[in-house]
Amino acid sequence: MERRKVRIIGVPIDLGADRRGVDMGPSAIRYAGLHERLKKLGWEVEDVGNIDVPIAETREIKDPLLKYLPEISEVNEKLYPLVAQAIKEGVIPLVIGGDHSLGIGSLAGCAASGKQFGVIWFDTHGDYNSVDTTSSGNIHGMPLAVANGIGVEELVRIGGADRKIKEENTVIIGARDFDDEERDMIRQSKITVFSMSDIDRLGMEVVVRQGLEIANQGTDGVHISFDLDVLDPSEAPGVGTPVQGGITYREAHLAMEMVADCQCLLSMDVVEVNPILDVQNKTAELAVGLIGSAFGQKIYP
Ligand code: B3U
Ligand code: MN
Ligand code: MN
Repeated sequence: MERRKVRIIGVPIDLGADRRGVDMGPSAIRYAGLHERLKKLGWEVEDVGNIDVPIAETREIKDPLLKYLPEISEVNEKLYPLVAQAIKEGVIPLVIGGDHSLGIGSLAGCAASGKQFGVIWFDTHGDYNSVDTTSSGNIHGMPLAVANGIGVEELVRIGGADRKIKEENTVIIGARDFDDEERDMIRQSKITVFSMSDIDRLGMEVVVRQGLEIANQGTDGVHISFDLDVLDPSEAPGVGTPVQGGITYREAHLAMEMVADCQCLLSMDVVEVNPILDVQNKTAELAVGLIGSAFGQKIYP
């Protein structure tokens, strides 16, 4: 890998989801040995700590279709410049969450860095809802749409008014749970989706190879947004919204090893680890293992 420095940014946010507890994700991931893992792989590790996130009990939901909108936009306004700054310095920002609403700030930060980038979104969900399509009102179901300029002004404008992603360079891998209108919206876009059935048919190796090709086409690198709920709940029980039929431990590691091999990683999020639902920090340890693979760890180098 070219770059040897990684900057950890914790975002202890659970305002984007109904299930509480993902606010403890950053601690759980650090306790699971994140620093040690990265250092052992030869990375210089810097940890800027956690962004200040309001506590749900101190706030009120003003709009049930956009729960905690002011708070979530405030957090992402703080996150995006940190991500942009790291990338500009040639450092890889590793954003640990927290629910996936932080993806709004991450992608805004990638865009504000001035780099051309592709996106691979590992997720059970499309995260492509808007106020017009959501049935939950949870903003963690919206970040990819927001980054594509779809959604309310308060979110879309974070980090600049333009679209943050290029649809042609955006790939979702592992999807198996879309809302109907959300699916239609994604279909109308140029985003590439590799669903679980594509993974069944083609195999993870082919899916990730094609995904990386799409994300790298004409770009300077790739942002990986990894929602732990893409894994099967038997492997990752500690997530807010477990959905049966996810990717296996081996498939997840293969995908991350291929990310390391492509030497194209510009920035990464690891989100939705929920210690309350976890079993002895298994999911956080898995997250650290997968980060290890994405940053160059090999079984038999
Ligand atoms: N699409 C649903 C469910 C969901 C999205 N992201 C997660 N769950 N983790 C929604 O609420 O928008
Ligand atoms: Mn997600
Ligand atoms: Mn998800």
